[in-house]
Amino acid sequence: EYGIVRPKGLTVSYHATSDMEKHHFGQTHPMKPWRLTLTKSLVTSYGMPFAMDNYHTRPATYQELNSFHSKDYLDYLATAAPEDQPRDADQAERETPFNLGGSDCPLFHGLYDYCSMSAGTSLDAARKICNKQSDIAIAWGGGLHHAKKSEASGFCYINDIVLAVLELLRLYPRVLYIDIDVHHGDGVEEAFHSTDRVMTVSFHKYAPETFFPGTGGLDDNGPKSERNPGAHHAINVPLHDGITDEQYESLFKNIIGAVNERFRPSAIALQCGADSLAGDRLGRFNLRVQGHGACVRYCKSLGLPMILFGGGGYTPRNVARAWAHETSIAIGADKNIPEIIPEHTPWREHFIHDTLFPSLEQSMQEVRHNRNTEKRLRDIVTHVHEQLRFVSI
Ligand code: ZLV
Ligand code: CA
Ligand code: ZN
Repeated sequence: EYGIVRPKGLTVSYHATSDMEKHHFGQTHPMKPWRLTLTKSLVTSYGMPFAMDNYHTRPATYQELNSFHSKDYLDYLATAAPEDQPRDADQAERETPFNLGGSDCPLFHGLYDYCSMSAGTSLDAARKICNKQSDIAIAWGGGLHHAKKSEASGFCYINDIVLAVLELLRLYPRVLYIDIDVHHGDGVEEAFHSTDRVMTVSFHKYAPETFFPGTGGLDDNGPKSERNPGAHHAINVPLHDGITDEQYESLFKNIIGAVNERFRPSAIALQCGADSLAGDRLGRFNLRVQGHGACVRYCKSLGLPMILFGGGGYTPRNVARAWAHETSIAIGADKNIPEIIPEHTPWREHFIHDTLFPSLEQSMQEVRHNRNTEKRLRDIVTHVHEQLRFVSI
């Protein structure tokens, strides 16, 4: 209908399962798996599935999860029931192990299924890339970057990104991980801190005392030891409230361009957390859908095999806009699709301001003050370039 056709010489695959979307973290919890329904609804109403290979994913197996997570942790995750959910924070601290059952990572009905489906989408994406059946693989149900080997953290229980990158490392010598979620990608950074085959770059809001998870300062570049090949292979871009499209895009291109030249990755894993958008319930930035998407477009232009993961995103209508727009960039249809959301889109009434690209004023009640000075951004760029001198292949 919108002239959406399969891109020439490029295969894009889309990995999802609607079984993930029906799970609930709880009424007041900001993570709403239903945002995936809204995303799929937009992607479909624009006709994008015609241009991609669409896969209904299977849940990851226990063995697959065990390639990163410990058995102790997985066994608890598999058997913990909502009834084990502590009544209050004190009880949580005393009784539930692995950081499970608190208010960030509650125990809810079907938790293990939800986790294995999220991991399944990312693993399927990685396998399609490895066997060359896909050039860009999309897994919006993944991107849960805070989970640790034996610990849940920040709404994340299973680190599907680590599992997928491990899969890529079977074939590709070097993988570049990029994270544009408003939070620091601490779980992925930590998982690969001792290898020089993975470079991690996270852009995030940084305020150690007040903003989760509190790590990811400019000087945090991986454990510094002469014997650690992974030293200097973590790059952090700590930002303040209110960063704009122009600043973010220029920072992103400068840093990722330099990393690409120096590290020469053979594949890219890009976490597209949509909580960095203006008007997000938890986020603090002033990015528009266009600015967020520009990062995806730039990564695509590098011409490497790539996985796009989801991640955070707490204003569901904006999450759906961003991920639908980014799906259109992957298939090269972003210039073809109309800005006005199609009349026949299911749940269309949720998209107040019926455009794919709301203005800052439309996204939030009051536009957030930009606390990022040009001087500070220049200092960040300088630091990153100095860091990169330690990286050689
Ligand atoms: O987007 O939480 O600040 C990837 C991702 O990066 C905290 N958690 C923890 C540390 C002590 N606190 C407070 C616990 C709060 C528990 C409930 C909320 C409930 C309602 C509204 C907001 C929150 C909340 N929780 C906001 N920020 C937090 C963070 C975790 C953020 C995870 C981001 C995950 C998916
Ligand atoms: Ca980030
Ligand atoms: Zn986040």
